[in-house]
Amino acid sequence: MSALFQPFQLKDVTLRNRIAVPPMCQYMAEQGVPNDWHLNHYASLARGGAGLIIVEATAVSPEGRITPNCTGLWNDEQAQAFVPIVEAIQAAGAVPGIQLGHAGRKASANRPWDGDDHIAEADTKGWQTLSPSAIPFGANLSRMPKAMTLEDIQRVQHDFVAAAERARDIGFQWLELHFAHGYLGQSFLSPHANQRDDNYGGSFENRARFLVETVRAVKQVWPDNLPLTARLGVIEFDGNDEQQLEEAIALTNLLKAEGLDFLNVSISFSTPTASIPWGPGFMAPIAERIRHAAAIPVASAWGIDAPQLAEHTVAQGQLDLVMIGRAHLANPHWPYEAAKTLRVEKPSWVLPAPYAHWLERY
Ligand code: FMN
Repeated sequence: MSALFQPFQLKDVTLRNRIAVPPMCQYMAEQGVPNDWHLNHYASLARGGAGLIIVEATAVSPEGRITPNCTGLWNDEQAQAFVPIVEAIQAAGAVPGIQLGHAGRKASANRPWDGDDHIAEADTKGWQTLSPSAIPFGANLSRMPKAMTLEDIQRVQHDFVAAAERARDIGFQWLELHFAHGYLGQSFLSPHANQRDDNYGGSFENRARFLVETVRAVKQVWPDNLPLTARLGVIEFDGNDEQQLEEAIALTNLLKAEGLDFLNVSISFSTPTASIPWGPGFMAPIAERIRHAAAIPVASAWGIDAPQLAEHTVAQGQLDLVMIGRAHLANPHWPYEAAKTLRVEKPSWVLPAPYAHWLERY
């Protein structure tokens, strides 16, 4: 019996299998408002059979967008535009999740296919970026961010809470806070970005403070019966890996004490000089370590395209959920291919009846 196709329950949410679509920005919104592109994209992914669909990094404030075309959840127009997307995901039998984030010093960028670099400072399409300290990321993202004041910190935390309330009110059932990939949450944790000398910088406790407070604040408004989760970059691959992993485990324990239910284990991406050992499923053993050391259910992504590898990560207890990203862009019906490969009984029925019936019949 396939481990990948066993249901997974967390709080009052039951996923039909262990396959999740990780957040993947589409860079197709205007003014943060999702549109038909997003509706078709997410409906198609949900019909493909995954148990959980996490909607792309959605900004809690205008300056928190990565690009001018990122989705947002800072106003009611955006919230209403997400309603049919939530309904379509649910109608297809998947659980609708959303990732809320703030891009910090990596904000104000051109779309990946339009350069993937910071918008030129003279261009009015761009905006002032925020970060714990006035230190640019570097490389293609060299715009100097503004060091956040205490008022900025409180405002952004308030923005996370307001966006979480909107996500709750329109029916998202799984909330993921984006504390990974060099964006604002990750930047507070990382000495690459955080050189503050107040309560939010320096020691591990201080660098963790923004993340701990944000989870605490969001927990006040997020329903107790629904999963409150985060995506955390646990390792930079910059030579200080062991210290980062130990801090990630300590932080996960702190966040658990605040009500975090689940961790999506990822890469930190706080410095352009990292040396990342890309390879199939290379993050799974790292996620397994966090899973055991912090006693928390975990997911991870990164190159787990092969069904047998996905099965292995769950069967061996490395991951509770497997995030299948780009393979879903290549084939939104990836779970059907996995079900066939793993010899699941009646594999076509991971798809909706109008597809499944015919695939089974002939
Ligand atoms: N990761 C996030 O945490 N939030 C995002 O919004 C996000 N956007 C992405 C957009 C695209 C088009 C891609 C390809 C990746 C994105 N990622 C994002 C990273 C993915 O969630 C995932 O970790 C990555 O694609 C590796 O998994 P894979 O090898 O299965 O594709």
